[in-house]
Amino acid sequence: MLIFHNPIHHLHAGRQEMFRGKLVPCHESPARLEFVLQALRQRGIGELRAPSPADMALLGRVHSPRYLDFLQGAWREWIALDPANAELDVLPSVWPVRGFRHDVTPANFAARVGLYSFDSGSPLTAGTWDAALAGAACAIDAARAVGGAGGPRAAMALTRPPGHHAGPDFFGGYCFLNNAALAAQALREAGAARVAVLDIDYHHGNGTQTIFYERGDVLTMSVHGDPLTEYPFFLGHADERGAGAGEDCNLNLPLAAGTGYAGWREALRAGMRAVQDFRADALVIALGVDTIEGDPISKFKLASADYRQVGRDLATLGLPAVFTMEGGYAVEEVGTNVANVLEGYGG
Ligand code: OKP
Ligand code: ZN
Repeated sequence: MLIFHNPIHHLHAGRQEMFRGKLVPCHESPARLEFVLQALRQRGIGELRAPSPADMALLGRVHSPRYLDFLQGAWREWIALDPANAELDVLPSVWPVRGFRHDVTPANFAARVGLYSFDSGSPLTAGTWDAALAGAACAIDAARAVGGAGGPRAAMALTRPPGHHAGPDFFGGYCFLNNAALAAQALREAGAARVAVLDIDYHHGNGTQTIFYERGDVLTMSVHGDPLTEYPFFLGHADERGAGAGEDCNLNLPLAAGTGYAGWREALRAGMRAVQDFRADALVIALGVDTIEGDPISKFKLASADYRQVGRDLATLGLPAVFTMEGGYAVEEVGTNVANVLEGYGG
């Protein structure tokens, strides 16, 4: 399997995230990816590749141009507010909720951060744009490597920051550019008529859902902690089925916090049946391994050994597939569990 890894992921390293009134150390750290690289090297899994420059035109077909401009210039504007800001990460503090106008773009940068984000847990740093852009390039390259159709080839975008919470024009949930959506779009443009995104991170992939909600050519499926109690709360419920041309092309399978592998696997298999009914030509797997028991911010109870079976199950779809790296915060186990999935999938 070709593994496009992000050689500059470490340029994105948030210092603190806001959690219940306190600034706390970031869970989404460079060490997460280093543990995966180490596990893959140790076991001889995959061939590592660096990405080529990102296709900006393709990025513009997933994210809005004004959002991309905002992200690219954000750090410069943050410093312009006050040079002392160089020592601090960007975190939003005001959002246009119900009743506010969405058709004005404030000149004040501190306000614009709120226009383009949905939480205060996703610090934007000096290197965020460069790191996220190189990660997006990994996703696009992985998709182009497996192509639109013709056999069960697979590739991975091994990158951080993750992507599945990032929407057409917003960041949040540690995500800035939606790598899974970019891979799906690249697969479409490489000739796959229908693409399915299977999101198996603990958290609902709200960004991916929003990007494709009204499209009939991309099925989005997510198995996740029930948003009545779990982040991101305001999306990911079972009655969200898609709209317009995308009606019945979105499937949410929320599970109670505390669910173990048996219940989780049943949901995954239901999701896989939907992928077959959709007659997908290619697959994107948004691979979060925060479903492990003991993950510091998640509440499912998978064991490390279960991830091999996850890989085996996914491989039975027999489709060209792109894996993207999403969550997983029990750092040492992140490497083991990602390597187990890829091993189970077939190397
Ligand atoms: C990103 B991904 C923890 C609060 C939770 C947001 C979680 C984002 C998860 N202090 N903050 O889906 O793994
Ligand atoms: Zn997650």
